[in-house]
Amino acid sequence: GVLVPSETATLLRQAERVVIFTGAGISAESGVPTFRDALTGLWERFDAAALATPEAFQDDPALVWGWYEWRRSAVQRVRPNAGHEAVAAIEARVPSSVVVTQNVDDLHERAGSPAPLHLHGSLFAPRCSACAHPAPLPDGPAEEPADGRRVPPPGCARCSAPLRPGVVWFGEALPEAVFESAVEAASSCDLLLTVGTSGLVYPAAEIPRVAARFGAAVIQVNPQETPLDPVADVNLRGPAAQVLPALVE
Ligand code: BJW
Ligand code: ZN
Repeated sequence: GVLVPSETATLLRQAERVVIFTGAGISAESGVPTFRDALTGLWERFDAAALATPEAFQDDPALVWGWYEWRRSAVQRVRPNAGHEAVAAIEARVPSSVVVTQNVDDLHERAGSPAPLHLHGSLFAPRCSACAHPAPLPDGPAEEPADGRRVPPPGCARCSAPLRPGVVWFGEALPEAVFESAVEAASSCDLLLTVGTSGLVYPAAEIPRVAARFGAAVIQVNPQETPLDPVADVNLRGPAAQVLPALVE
């Protein structure tokens, strides 16, 4: 097993309001690629500016829609890991805990977290590219090629414009109510766990900083150093699927 200093486990056991802030690293051991990891990260193989911006979607909707359909089909083929399960176990034990995730996958939900706050949206909640009306997922094959182009369906029930992925691209605002709830939770918690995020993308990366500023203890779980190291009181340097279960034991 992984050695977790007992004072750290005690911090968690005594906390009454916990925020668990997660990034792509928590899903890495399920087989979902992160964005910025060397060799395995999505941005090693794909150009972020050509895929994850509103301009990219305007220029080439089929390229962008196809890429997100591939990402969605890849997530549908994998399962939550022991890290997601440990997060759900903390929530079950600490009634006023809040999961704040930057992830667009649904692995927290599938591990039993009832209502994670999705700061960057979801692969499973497309909306209208013109009027933002939410739309049901179109039927599609369970497998998509990584470089597959796919014309977005004209699926809007209100205005029949093409759908777009329900995610937050660079330069776009985060869903306001969701971000406000996350800031509120961070400013009133006594412990924040930050797990598997590079802490580079703003405003999401403010969440652990807000918690620290308001006096919460911050525990970070990440195999690598991040800019959040100095924000954290404890840095547990290891993979989430090993460290988190050891922490909740
Ligand atoms: C493990 C592990 C294991 C590995 N266990 N850990 C300068 C230039 C241009 C823009 C900006 C700029 N400065 C600021 C900006 C703004 C920009 C930004 O922050 N850019 C920075 C990158 C510089 N932010 C925005 O544009 C945001 N919007 C905004 O600011 O709006 C302003 C506005 C206001 C009002 C009106 C209009 C506008 C929006 C940001 C949206 C981010 N979107 C993405 C894509 C989502 C859709 C998709 O999935 O395709 O969100 S980008 C990508 O990064 C994704 C992630 O949620 C996000 C964070 O990544 P994350 O989760 O941290 O992953 P990685 O890969 O970075 O890190 C993984 C970590 O896991 C690593 O540390 C590993 O070590 C670790 N790990 N294995 C535990 N087993
Ligand atoms: Zn519409």
